[in-house]
Amino acid sequence: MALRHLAAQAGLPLGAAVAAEPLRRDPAYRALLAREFGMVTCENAMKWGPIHPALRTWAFRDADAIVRFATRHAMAVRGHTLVWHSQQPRWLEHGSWSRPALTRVLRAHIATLVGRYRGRIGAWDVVNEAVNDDGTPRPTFWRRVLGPKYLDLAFHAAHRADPKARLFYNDYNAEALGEKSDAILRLVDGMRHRGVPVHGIGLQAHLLLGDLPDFKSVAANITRIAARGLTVQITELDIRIRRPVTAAKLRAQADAYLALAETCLASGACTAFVTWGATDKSSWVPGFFKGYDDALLFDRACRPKPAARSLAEVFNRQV
Ligand code: 9MR
Repeated sequence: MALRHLAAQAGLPLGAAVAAEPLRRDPAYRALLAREFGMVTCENAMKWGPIHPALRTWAFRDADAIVRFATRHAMAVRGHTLVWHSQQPRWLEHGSWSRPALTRVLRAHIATLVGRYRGRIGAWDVVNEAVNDDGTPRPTFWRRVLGPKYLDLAFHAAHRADPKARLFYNDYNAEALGEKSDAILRLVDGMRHRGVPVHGIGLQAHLLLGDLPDFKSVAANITRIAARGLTVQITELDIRIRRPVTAAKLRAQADAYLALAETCLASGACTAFVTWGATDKSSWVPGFFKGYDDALLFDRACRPKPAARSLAEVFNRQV
């Protein structure tokens, strides 16, 4: 049975980040996605730069194509992302903004984008990567102009645009207990205390073989998030390998995928398990980390790697 069905039966929907280009021109990529994954995230298509290239210009083509593909294949969709410091269009980042003017632009952006896909996107990464690794607030464009309240503002706007969507704070290096996950919890606790509609924490999980988090600590972190009534989603999972890639390293990678899936399943608090890409051909890893590769579940020819088989095993064990 395909992974998406095993994952669904185990109660942990499996997803992948999707790029618009290969979706358009690569039938093998389309077939793999539809067969093996029950959820998609737009890898780039819903970010400010690609989708809102000028103040009065929207470019929905890629995002629409991905959402249409998902609907056609009964896949859930995660929206990514409404407030981030990266991939911002020039007009936004280099504009000279007063606080009220930028507030209006942010509210309108969120109302338009979340509103367009209302009812079709079940979960949104509302704010992405607002915390530094040492737990201090990241000094982003948004924080500089709007002050720390920009997070509240974004969550309120997203909730107004789609009251049924689950709203996430999403970040990396925050899977295990530590300074950063502590700071994120304080941030989210503060928002909930103020009545801000935030429903979950996205743990990106861009992991590195050889320097993996302690999965007991990840379990403890997920437990403390869940104890607050919040949902956890694994949102951008990949486990990169330093070249040369060997059979032993691929087996160790498979064990790590398995350990994270087991941790999620045992917690009962995870509602998605999304990998950042479907095959090693379309992964951001080799372009970004020189000398690293092979981070995903399927190889360049769309064949399942040991990690895909170990996930099938752990999902099977649940049912
Ligand atoms: O995978 C994305 C890559 O194609 C883009 O060039 C990059 C731009 O910064 O963003 C990548 O996705 C990121 C995601 O949106 C947020 N978390 C980190 C991801 C990897 O950088």
